[in-house]
Amino acid sequence: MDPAPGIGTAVHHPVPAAPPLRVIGGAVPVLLGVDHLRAWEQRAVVTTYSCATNGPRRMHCVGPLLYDVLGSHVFAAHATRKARAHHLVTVVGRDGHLAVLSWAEIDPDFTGAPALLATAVDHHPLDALGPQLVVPADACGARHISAITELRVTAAAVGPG
Ligand SMILES: Nc1nc2c(c(=O)[nH]1)N[C@H]1C(S)=C(S)[C@@H](COP(=O)(O)O)O[C@H]1N2
Ligand SMILES: [Mo]
Repeated sequence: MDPAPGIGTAVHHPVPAAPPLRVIGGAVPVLLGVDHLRAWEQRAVVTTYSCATNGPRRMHCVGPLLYDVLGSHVFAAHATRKARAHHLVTVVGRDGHLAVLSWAEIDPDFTGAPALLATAVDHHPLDALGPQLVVPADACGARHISAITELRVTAAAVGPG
């Protein structure tokens, strides 16, 4: 019988990277791996929240601001505050869990909340899992979406009630 691959040798098996996250809402969609997210300035935050089922949680997170990753891609430099004010950011996890932020929540001309796309949590890199949304001001965990596969920026719609 052939020996199992790697037995007796120092073969290193790199962990495969998660599929890149799709950013939709700019002129063309872009794909960003966790590695690409490290090209932006990395911020560190400690976030605490309480989960309805699992109780309190505290995480040390590192990654770029969601605003920095989306800002220049989605809006032209001359986009007015009123134009930005009616946009939404939908964040989708691999399991289909999703939540929205309003654009104004993360835009420094409005609330400027330092939401991150974490590339590491508690010093564990997220390359194999995919990035995690961190919303430090949130009291609960429902928007701390892990394994993000899509970020979609859309205009809020009005229509007949
Ligand atoms: N992709 C994905 N992310 C998710 C969830 C989920 O169901 N799917 N649940 C959220 C909720 S409700 C909480 S409390 C936290 C739980 O994180 P933990 O299991 O690391 O404590 O993950 C959040 N992120
Ligand atoms: Mo939760």
